[in-house]
Amino acid sequence: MTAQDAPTTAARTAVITGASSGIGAATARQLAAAGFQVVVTARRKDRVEALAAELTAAGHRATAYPLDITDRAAVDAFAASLDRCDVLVNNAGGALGADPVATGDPEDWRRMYETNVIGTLHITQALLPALTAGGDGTVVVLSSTAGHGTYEGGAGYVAAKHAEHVLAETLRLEIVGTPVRVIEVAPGLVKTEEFATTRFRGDTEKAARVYAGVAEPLTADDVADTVTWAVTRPSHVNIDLLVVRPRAQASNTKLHREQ
Ligand code: 8X3
Repeated sequence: MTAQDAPTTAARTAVITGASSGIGAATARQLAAAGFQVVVTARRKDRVEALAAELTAAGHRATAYPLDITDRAAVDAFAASLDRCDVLVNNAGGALGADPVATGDPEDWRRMYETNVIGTLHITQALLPALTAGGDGTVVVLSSTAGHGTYEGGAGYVAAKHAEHVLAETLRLEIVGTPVRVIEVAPGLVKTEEFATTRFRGDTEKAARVYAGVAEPLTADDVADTVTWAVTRPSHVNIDLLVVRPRAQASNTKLHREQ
């Protein structure tokens, strides 16, 4: 293969975390359709098993591995179970609460740091040897536009996402010269089945307000399409950072809502 060739997906394995729903599940579907053997992981066993079964029935190569990425021993056991890993999509994470700094719950902050940052750190550390040994690896970090600017009520999540951005940027510096690239995809407003509902602890009215009047928020498929595009660029091309927002969103604090 020359450096100009797009990396072949034959016999290449992509691990996707947080693949039980939303962006993770959509990315697994699109990477499988692009020819990758996908390994779908998340805490919810039934969800990842159903997704792997769906993909297998559609003629793709998929396996499920229930995993909590905040559990380092479990992450190490998962890494040891893999024959190879060519792409790691760090998607697991999420937001909890939207309180001001003055009243935010430190436990929410801690949990967001654990899942978004320490979880990503665990699995990236555990799979980096395999990504390097394969000779052509890709680490994707799904951060957020919250990793690049703050907004009122967002500080706990924004802080965790800034840390994820720093993890990606620093890793890229540290491993340059190895055959592994680091891609950060930072989505803005994405309407998924769970993100806002989880943030507001099941309060569907509050969750609906996030998207109220926004004609077309991004979908999980829009983001998965972006990730799949970045991952399937030729091996020597590194999309360092790709910020993707709906047309109606000009910044973290400037969102057009129809009246
Ligand atoms: C989600 C984007 O605006 O809710 O990562 O922080 S936002």
